[in-house]
Amino acid sequence: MSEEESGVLLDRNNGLGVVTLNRPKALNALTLEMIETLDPQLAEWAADDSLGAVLIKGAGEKAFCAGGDVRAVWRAGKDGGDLTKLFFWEEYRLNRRIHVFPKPYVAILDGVTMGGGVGLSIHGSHRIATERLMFAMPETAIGLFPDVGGTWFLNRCPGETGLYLALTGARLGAADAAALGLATHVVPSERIAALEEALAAADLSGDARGAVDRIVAEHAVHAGEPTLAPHRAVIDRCFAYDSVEEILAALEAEGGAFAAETLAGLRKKSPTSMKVSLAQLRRGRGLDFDSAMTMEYRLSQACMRPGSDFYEGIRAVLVDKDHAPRWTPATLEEVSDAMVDGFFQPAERELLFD
Ligand code: QUE
Repeated sequence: MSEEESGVLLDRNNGLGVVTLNRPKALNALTLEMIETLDPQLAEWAADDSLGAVLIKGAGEKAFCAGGDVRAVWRAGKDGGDLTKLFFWEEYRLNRRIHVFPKPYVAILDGVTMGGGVGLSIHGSHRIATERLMFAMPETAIGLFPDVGGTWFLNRCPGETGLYLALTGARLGAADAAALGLATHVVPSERIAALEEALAAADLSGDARGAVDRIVAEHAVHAGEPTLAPHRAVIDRCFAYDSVEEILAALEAEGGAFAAETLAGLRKKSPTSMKVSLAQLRRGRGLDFDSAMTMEYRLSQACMRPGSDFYEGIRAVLVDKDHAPRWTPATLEEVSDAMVDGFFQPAERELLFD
């Protein structure tokens, strides 16, 4: 398959490996073919002494990457295809390869960055937000859970902000992403081309990390005021509980526009997804990275079972686009602890690492 067909362009510019996610009409949503092209290239670049760093970006003006190609996974789930198993398997292995990548890995988050796109960036050393960043983990809106390492990185956000992002799917701009440690730097989109040129022109043969740090810092600007800052106390108070029911009750008791908007958003999400996602973050708090990914793979496979909210969520958001999902169960009280527990049972084929 040519690079063009695989949806990923791979380039070498002196000491810099350059990855371009190249499905701009689909907001660069990540396909299995893209994963299978990128993963071996990263393995080769990790071992190549003549390569100092990697840069990854999205084609077009709108997106870094809007997520996984969940429409294809949805179709496979309906048709009994293997993609429901293989997609998450290969995607999480790629997330891990980025997590352990031994060289600077610079992701240019210039536009929509959700779900699978977060997984292609957050595990690298440098996450560069521009003023066009729209960052979210929106999976509770489609009957999934915040995967691609959400167990790891959401549990490392300050206070209860990680759980807030997980349950609500809140959209963040550059200043908020930087304040939560999701982005490491903010660079205006008009300076991105210059940043890439400077990285390609640099001598990365010695201390590549130091050189990339210096060049990125030279292009970065002050992140600006995070819009979530005034709401941090409410978030940390209301999302401190170990049940979704208590979180909703706390938001109701809180009063104010922010709590009301947050509540209204949560009431549209899959009740099962909210309970599973809360359990995911709480159970995942003490896990090492590999164990977290093994757990997420179990959750992904449980979400693929026939009749699960994933099929209705994708139908409502990406297929029919009526944005009126009919969740089953429809209420939180009908989602029992035993049902949540069932999501954490071992997968038919476990995702394990050596
Ligand atoms: C939740 C998600 C995704 C989403 C919307 C959600 C997701 C995803 C896409 C998406 C968006 C535009 C595209 C596309 C996919 O939307 O994972 O192919 O063109 O990939 O509410 O998790």
